[in-house]
Amino acid sequence: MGYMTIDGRKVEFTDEPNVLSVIRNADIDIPTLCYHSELSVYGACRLCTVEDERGKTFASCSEPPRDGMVIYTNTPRLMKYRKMILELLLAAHCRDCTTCIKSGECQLQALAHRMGVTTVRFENTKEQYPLDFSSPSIVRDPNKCILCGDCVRMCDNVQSVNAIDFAYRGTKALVTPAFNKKIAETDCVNCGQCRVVCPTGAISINTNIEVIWDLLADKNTKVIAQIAPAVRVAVGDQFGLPRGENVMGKLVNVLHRLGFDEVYDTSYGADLTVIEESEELLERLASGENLPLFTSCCPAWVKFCENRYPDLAKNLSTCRSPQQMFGAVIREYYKDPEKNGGKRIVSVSIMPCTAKKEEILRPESSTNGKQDIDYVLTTTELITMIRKSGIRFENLEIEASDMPFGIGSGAGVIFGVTGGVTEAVLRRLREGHNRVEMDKIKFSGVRGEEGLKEVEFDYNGRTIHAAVVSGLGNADALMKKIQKGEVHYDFVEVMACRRGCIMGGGQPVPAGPRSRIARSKGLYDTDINTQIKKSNENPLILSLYDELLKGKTHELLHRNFEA
Ligand code: HC1
Ligand code: SF4
Repeated sequence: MGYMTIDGRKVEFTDEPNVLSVIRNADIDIPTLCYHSELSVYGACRLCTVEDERGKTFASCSEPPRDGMVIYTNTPRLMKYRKMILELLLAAHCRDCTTCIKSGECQLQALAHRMGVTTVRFENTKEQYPLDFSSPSIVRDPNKCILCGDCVRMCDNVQSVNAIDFAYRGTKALVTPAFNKKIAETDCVNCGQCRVVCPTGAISINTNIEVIWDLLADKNTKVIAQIAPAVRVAVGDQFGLPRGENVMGKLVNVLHRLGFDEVYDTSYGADLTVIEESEELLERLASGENLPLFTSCCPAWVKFCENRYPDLAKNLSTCRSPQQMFGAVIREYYKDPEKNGGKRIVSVSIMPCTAKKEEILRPESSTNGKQDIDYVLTTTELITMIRKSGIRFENLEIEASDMPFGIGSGAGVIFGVTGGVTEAVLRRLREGHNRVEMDKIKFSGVRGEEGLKEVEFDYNGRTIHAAVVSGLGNADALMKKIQKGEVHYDFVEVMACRRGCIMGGGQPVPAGPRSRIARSKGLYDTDINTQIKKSNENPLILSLYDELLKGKTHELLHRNFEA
């Protein structure tokens, strides 16, 4: 603990990693473009520069706090300095702000406004580059890159993918895949985490909004939607509702109003996954083959495993993800002319995830040659559509999801937060379903934000060892240990995005730690309020096995991973 003087006021600090954090904790919102508390410090933008009592300036993000420090954050010199930095950044920036996808949410735009930059005195002499639309998940626009390096550090330090890096020097400096390849030609796993930290429109979501508007207007098309667990807790605060509030009922209503014919809940698909994956785990435990069983519901993780650890890809579950299981069931159900009413069926999933846009295109995401899901809209795209429609989302009545797939269990809902899949599988495998049994599972170590959690549980006298991982960097570290035989597990859950799908690459960028905590609380609270806690007790799932899935379980619910 120590004290420093900030703008003439004595301020206490404890374990803040840098002066910037002390300043922000003192309620001074000092600007930054390249600082993220969860990424390594880069110190590139220099906007957080402060001045000491001798007039020495330094970047506060890379300076440790020291007792007795005296600093100034807003001297005329610093203000001039910040304005000049922004002007220079804008000079080298494609300034089509009014038509930019990031308009209104761009941090460069916001800071320029806040710092009173009304003219840019310099000409943009930078070479203009073509946009990279090669990925189904993200779009790269190098002309809007400000070289803050946030995406590079996210992709490298946090995700261990390393698909993008700095190239060239001086005014030619660029963030790009190696050898100027297209992003789709790299090991990029489509997680979209680079887009989450990008302060400008240099990396954005590859959007399907326009085609969806056309389909919704087409009288000969029946558009079916499914909504992923994590979406429901990331929309409300965009419309002035409390952050993390479950707005599933309003989402169903708004989708109906936008023209979707039927609206279902992906938690139903998650229930199917729990049943199939639990079965698979028991089979592998009996045979002793291909253990640990790796979950396969996160497509960015599946791609990462296939790219980096092809020898372990056989351990991936053969189960399709909840999105894909449900997609195959929807496709099968609407084959019946009575159900499709003679119309073309288009299946759209609303997902928190950019990698889901790639998952639907994989060969094993088709049944009998027909793609199961036609389009994925991320949460962010749906919010854009709602805003465009003018519907006052915050005032909407709630509506229930449509039948016959309208019930999802609490176990299915918590899939959206790290540890949720494991908790759901534990609920399925353990006999009891009273509160005591649910609490035993809840406090087994499966919950929490840590990147790696270990859980042990008893199944018929046998101890099952499970690991729960979120963030590909954490998965990478664990895979190395598994490969070397240093650790042994029976079941490993991996979600590519830290903390799970609530922090997916297609979600609105959370305003801070409170937003993400509210999102996970929102899902756990939903589970508390759900009568059916276990996937295998969902009555709609049980009847599905007796009817539509009879003799078709493997065809519709599983895929084959090539090792
Ligand atoms: Fe997820 Fe899943 S939990 S992967 O995060 O298994 O995207 O929400 O929909 O498919 O259910 C995402 C979330 C989601 C699938 C489920
Ligand atoms: Fe890296 Fe993920 Fe961005 Fe691809 S989408 S470049 S893997 S952070």
